[in-house]
Amino acid sequence: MKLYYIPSVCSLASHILLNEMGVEYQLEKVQSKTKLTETGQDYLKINPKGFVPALELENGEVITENIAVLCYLAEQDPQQKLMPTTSLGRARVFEWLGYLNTELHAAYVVFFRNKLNEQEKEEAYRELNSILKYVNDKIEGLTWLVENSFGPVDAYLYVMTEGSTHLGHDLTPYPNLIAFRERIEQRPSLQLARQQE
Ligand SMILES: N[C@@H](CCC(=O)N[C@@H](CS)C(=O)NCC(=O)O)C(=O)O
Repeated sequence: MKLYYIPSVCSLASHILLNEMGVEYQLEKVQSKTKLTETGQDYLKINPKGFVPALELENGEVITENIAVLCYLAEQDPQQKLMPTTSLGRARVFEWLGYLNTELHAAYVVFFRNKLNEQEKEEAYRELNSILKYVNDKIEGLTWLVENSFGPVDAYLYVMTEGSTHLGHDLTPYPNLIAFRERIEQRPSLQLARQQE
């Protein structure tokens, strides 16, 4: 498998899962501006949408979209620890990933894709804070989000909330989220991914 990534953006979640799985894989960096990969490939031929992550399989198939890549990887985990085995557990994974992708990811993306005026910024922060409050309340007392076992939702939530670090947005009103982020930062899978990126 090969993961196409841009350092320190949402593709880091898939990178964390690959390290959790302990399987062999390749990494190929994509340049955000030129859309060329580090080996000189035109990334738009690999993913015409232009976004990372993209995961290329041994048979040449390419999977795009965070949710699809994360779920595919979790299901390939040789130790079968990353994806719940019950229908309800899997539904919880999709429920969280859907919410994080369409609401939280979107709430951060607004800041990075647009030049916001003061009023737009205020509205965007209001929306972001209301989502973070929901997540913070929902994870009270939990170590990991689904069945208290580390998996794709945790990797994605961690990487999404990196947006606050990039923005200089204060997470102190969300102590459960801060503690959750500190737990992930202890994981060798993330530490290794950071070095590799
Ligand atoms: N719908 C896509 C969006 C992914 C996305 O927004 N990726 C960003 C990084 S977080 C990206 O590739 N941006 C292009 C760039 O930075 O050049 C998904 O969920 O996978």
